[in-house]
Amino acid sequence: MAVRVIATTPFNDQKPGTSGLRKKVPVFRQPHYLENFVQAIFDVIAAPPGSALALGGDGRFYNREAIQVILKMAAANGFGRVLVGQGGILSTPAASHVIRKYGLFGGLVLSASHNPGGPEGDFGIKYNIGNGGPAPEKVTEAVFARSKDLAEYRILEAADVSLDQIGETRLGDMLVQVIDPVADYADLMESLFDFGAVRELLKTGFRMRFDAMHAVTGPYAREIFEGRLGAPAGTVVNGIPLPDFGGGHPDPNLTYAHDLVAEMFGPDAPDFGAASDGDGDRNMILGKRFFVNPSDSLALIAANATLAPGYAGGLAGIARSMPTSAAADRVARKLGIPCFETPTGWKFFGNLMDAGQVTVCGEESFGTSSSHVREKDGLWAVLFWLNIVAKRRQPVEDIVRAHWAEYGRNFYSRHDYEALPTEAANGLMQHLKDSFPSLPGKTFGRYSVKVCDDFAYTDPIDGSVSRNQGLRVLFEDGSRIVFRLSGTGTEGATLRVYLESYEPNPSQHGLDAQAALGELIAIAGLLSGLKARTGREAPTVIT
Ligand code: G16
Repeated sequence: MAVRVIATTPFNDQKPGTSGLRKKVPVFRQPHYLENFVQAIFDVIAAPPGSALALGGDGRFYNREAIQVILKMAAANGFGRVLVGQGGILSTPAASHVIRKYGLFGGLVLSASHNPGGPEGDFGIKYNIGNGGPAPEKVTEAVFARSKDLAEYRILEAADVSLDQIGETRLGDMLVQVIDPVADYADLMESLFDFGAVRELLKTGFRMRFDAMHAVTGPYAREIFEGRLGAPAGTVVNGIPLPDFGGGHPDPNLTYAHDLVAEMFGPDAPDFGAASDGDGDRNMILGKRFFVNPSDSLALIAANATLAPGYAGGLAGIARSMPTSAAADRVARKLGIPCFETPTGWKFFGNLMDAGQVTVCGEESFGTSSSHVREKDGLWAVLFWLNIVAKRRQPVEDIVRAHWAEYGRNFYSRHDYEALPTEAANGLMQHLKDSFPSLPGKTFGRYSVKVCDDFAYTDPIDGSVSRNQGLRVLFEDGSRIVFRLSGTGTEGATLRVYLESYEPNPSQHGLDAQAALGELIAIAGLLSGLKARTGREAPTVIT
């Protein structure tokens, strides 16, 4: 088997976003496009010869083809071993665990997360470092720089490797190990949570539904819920991963997980409902006719953490992304532990977890996890909630309302405006920035502007600085509006408007979030000139 060195020319658009490089499938299928990006990663990470990698993806269209290319390139670039999930499948948290458990040099995760798949859908690739987490910005920036001056890539001339049987194959000098993608991960979950208590809960007639959205978590959820926890067959719906997610949009939110939402708000609703996304790192938690906001979910998990055996010793600290509500900060204050505010992107939590400063992390974008891996983890969050319910024996809604009564309620919502013309979105952000010097001291209805800024973060562990992480309008009473352009879309620009206010009075906690935030929503429109600049009357998605 010969190593071929192929001459290539750079692409100028291989800049990783919030979580790796995400593009439409036809972009990835251009000759040399995938190969260039993979070579740029291999050049930057400069793994010692014989190093080992993890490799797998969410099973979306182009997953298998990409894996074959990457395996041959890994062999030609001196790697000694690659662990691939059977069928090319590894959920993002499972990939993180495999890297950590087997002490691998790093891993490549193929996914565009919650974005739709198929021949015209999205594809993505992300490099994770040896701690199991997404590569930090200094690595992704170096990969982008390398991609712009790449002149050649290396690939082994060889037949495709079979990915469907567990076992080992040689590819040139490299060993390909096809592993069970589920077993290690399910064992890890069993070590963290009280499976016995959940099993007992399920025997009491407690009914749950898990919607895998035809994405990667199906096999994991079946093994854990229906296998190890004894939930009845059919608890997991849409459990077979499909390359196009059955034509759906595998994003577990109130808009795209509509079937689950309809059931959970219907006449014969189960007690507990949950869903996960394309690659298994996001989660949505629902009680009977009740939605748990992801920011609240983080706070509640932290407040109840010691109910789970893996966290019985308490938490070292909590971290949340800046746009996530401050509900978790209140819990941290009460527990007497630190709470860190980082930019959007799971990669910013890695250093804090490695340094032992935080145990639990979360984001408003349906992401929650802990230091058991270095990714967010959808099924982990679902199991945490089941563990809490099993111990407290209260409905989800009662648990959340009791939390609000104790800590006050952070009303929270995110409004997304998807697929905006890039120029209009950039113009809106610039307009806001230009207006910032004149806003402090101004009053809009019952809100007075205290401070406006462009969020910047200095990593407390390595001192690295990340700027331009979201425009914040902070009001005197602690309410805020944040404007941010998404770094994960593949079509035009997506504007996210995050709205938050704090209500200590329990008599007001029953209000609908959109109603409670109504005035702030109007102020956001006024400050940004949103309608005039984008022509949009309403958000695409409201969370
Ligand atoms: C990724 C990141 C998350 C981030 C989310 C949204 O999630 O890992 O940290 O919160 O994107 O990012 P943005 O607001 O820039 O679109 P995922 O699930 O897409 O990998």
